[in-house]
Amino acid sequence: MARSAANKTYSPEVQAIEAEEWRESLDYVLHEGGPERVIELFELLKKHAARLGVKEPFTANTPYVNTIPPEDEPRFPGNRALERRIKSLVRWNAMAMVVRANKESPGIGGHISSFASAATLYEVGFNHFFRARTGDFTGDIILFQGHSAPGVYARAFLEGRLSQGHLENFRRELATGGGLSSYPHPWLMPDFWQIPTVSMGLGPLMAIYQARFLRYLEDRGLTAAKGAKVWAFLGDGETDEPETLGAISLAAREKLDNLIFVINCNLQRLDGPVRGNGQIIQELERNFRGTGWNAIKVIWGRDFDPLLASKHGDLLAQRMGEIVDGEYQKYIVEGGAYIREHFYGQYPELLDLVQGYSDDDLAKLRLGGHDPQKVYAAYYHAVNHKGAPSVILARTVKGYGLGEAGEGKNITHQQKKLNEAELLQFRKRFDIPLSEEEVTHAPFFRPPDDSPEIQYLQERRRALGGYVPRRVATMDPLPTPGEDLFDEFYHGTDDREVSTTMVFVRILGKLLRDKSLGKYIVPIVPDEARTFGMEALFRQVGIYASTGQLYEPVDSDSLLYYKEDKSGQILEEGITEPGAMSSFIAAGTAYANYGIPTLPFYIYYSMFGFQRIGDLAWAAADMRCRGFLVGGTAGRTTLAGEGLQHQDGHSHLLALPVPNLLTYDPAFAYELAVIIRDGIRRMMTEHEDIFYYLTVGNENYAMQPMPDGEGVREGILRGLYLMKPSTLPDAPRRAQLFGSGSILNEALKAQRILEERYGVGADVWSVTSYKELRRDALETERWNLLHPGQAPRVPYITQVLQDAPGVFVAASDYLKALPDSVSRWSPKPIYALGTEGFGRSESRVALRDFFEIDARYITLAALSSLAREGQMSPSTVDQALRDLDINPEKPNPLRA
Ligand SMILES: Cc1ncc(C[n+]2csc(CCOP(=O)(O)OP(=O)(O)O)c2C)c(N)n1
Ligand SMILES: [Mg+2]
Repeated sequence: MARSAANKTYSPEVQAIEAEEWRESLDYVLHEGGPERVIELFELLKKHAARLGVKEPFTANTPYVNTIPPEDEPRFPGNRALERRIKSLVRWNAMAMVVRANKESPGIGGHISSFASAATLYEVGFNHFFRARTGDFTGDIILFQGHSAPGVYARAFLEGRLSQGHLENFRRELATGGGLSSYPHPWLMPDFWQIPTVSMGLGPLMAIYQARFLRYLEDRGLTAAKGAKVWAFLGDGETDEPETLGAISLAAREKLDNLIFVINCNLQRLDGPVRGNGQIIQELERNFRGTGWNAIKVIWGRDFDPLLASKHGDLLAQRMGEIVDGEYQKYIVEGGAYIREHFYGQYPELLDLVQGYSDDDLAKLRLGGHDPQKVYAAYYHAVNHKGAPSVILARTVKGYGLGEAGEGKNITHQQKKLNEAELLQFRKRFDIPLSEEEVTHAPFFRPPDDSPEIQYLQERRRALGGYVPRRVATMDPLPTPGEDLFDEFYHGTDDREVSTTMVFVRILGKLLRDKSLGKYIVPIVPDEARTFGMEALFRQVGIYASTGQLYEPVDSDSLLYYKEDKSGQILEEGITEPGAMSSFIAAGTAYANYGIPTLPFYIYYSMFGFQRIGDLAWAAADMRCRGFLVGGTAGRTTLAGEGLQHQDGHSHLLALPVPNLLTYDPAFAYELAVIIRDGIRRMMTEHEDIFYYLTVGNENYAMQPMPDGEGVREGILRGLYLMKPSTLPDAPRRAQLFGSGSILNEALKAQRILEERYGVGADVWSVTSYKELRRDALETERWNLLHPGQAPRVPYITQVLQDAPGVFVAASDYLKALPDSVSRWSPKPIYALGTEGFGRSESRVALRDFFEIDARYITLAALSSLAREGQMSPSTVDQALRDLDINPEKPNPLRA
């Protein structure tokens, strides 16, 4: 077929007529058949063109205009004038909070311009959409953009929930009477904030899994489906984070229409434009639409409606799509004359179009994200959308209302101070009823309770069920499962060799059957269940699938088939540790967010734990998350074969700084049982805001019975107990051997070697938790420092080892830094053996030799310590080295 571009008679004039005819045809079809018919015809034409070889360029974008046409906007139900007054007061107080804090203590920080750009986005939510938790309704979960916190505080002040004193102490949390935390932190404000968001990217990621978890609770019948929503407010710059966009396909796949992202597209991040040379709104639209989200662009305010509806509306829309964000930002700073020349001036038709507008009018044309009507319409469409999550891309101005002080400027993110003139300008722009004299002090302002503003705002919140954000952590305690459930683990396995992972899975299986706790347990795996031998649970409790199982699994004839189920209990997350961790957080905080005491057990490759998702673990801690993180295939030498990337010898160290996290490296079934039972007691029965990290290994060995004796259970929980005393207590030379996890077996072997070959009486201790020992010692030491006049207290480790004779040697599958971290309180210095350096693909035996932590090295370290104390001659040690077949010139794993 001839390409008509070459045809001379097909002139631009002819093409213009043709275009007009097509347009008229489309108008006709739309009028007669409605939008569905238009789409049908589009499809028909597309297919026809494809058959003729026309290759259609793919785009998931729509033109650079609002997604919702004015005719589809619902009526705005609020009192616009009153809402504007309220919003202005919130703006003022939010700004004043930061300005005053920085006057008081220069450098204390805070942000004005983020909230300034987002005020309408929040206020429309507060007045019309955000529903609080009430008796039988879980409430909406709202993730507020971290650095917009001043705006949320300012509103709570108007609501009467925060006092002027609170606002005065913004970022002064240690002030008398308390203050307000810089950002949303449930740890610091447990009755207020629900979810921390200021580590960019984590909020949106957690929001997706929160919405998914809400579905899970509904599908499993743990809560009634009443349409609760998860709202996540984020910055456009924040979408640079891989976490922000990394899970959006899951939200679409799971059809999470209970999830709404509101992205504040002020086109700026901290340093400058987000996409100076592109268009962030279009980029995000492509990403979200392309994965199946309902993307709603709110770019232009009502002021643009008549312009876009005019006969040059299409040209205007085209022009809007031609401008890069850096230029759009310049329009804000430069004003009307510049906009006329550079934007409209490109086409004579557009210049004509705005002829009747003054420069000032042009600059004042409101953008979508600042227009309550447009924002309301977008939210309305989002909350009523079925079958997919929604994202609202709202165009705003960073630092809106700050004028010369920063509106649209690159410095605006950091703007914390306003001079007198700027404050006056702000007052004028938002009609704040303060005198000139008053304004200079930037006072907080709250109209009386009976003012129309406060009455209105209270009425709106009452209608929506109460105040948000609000965190309510009261919940009935769950009974701790009885000892009978754990009893089998206290007796050992005789000669049967099992791993601590197998033990853990068995405990989990039993807990899942527990009458009161069972249904609340949430097992989570990132495509690793078979690694940990958990496949029996597939059948026992099922894998959660919102759709149910739509196919017959290939292994349907086997006992342990891959059972997916709408009421399945296991969250099989696929290969996403951040996603699985986000589920852990949702499940571990449901007690506070929904009043449902779910208890997650998240088991994963320990190397892909803290090292990979450390920041999420920090967020979990902040959120007072409860549950068990279980690092499987743990231990640098216990995980044989896998090599450098998989062999974890440091997760316990990475877990050390998390204040409310208890960490354990258990060796035997009974230790695990004692720790898990007590953990459930503390978290679910006593409601302590703690969570647990346990490492479990895949090495099979006989599980020992729990030693008799007082203090064993206490010792397991506090971090240290005597596991196997020496058979030679009266030997002249003595040693204390400390082992953890699977390496405890090496200490037990060394005990025999020392006793049998060298006549050294060695006691073996299990160190279940260096972290617990250290924290106890630090606490005691601090008490002693602060109470000089009283009898000093003695740390647990010191008490327990007080009378332990001989030299001290510790070995674990982790860095030597762990034993070193408690050495200060040990009555004797501890010689530490550990796994500094990179792992290797090798057998356990070879690895334990390479890292110098096997029974031979423990023996050597004990002998050499004895020699240093003068209890043994160096030549005996030298001979022992040869007897033990240790090569003194072998490479140092620390550097190898
Ligand atoms: C993980 C992380 N990295 C860096 C920061 C520091 N930071 C705080 S706000 C900000 C810019 C945010 O820009 P944007 O998301 O567009 O928000 P806006 O203030 O423009 O609404 C940055 C880099 C952070 N809080 N978290
Ligand atoms: Mg931004």
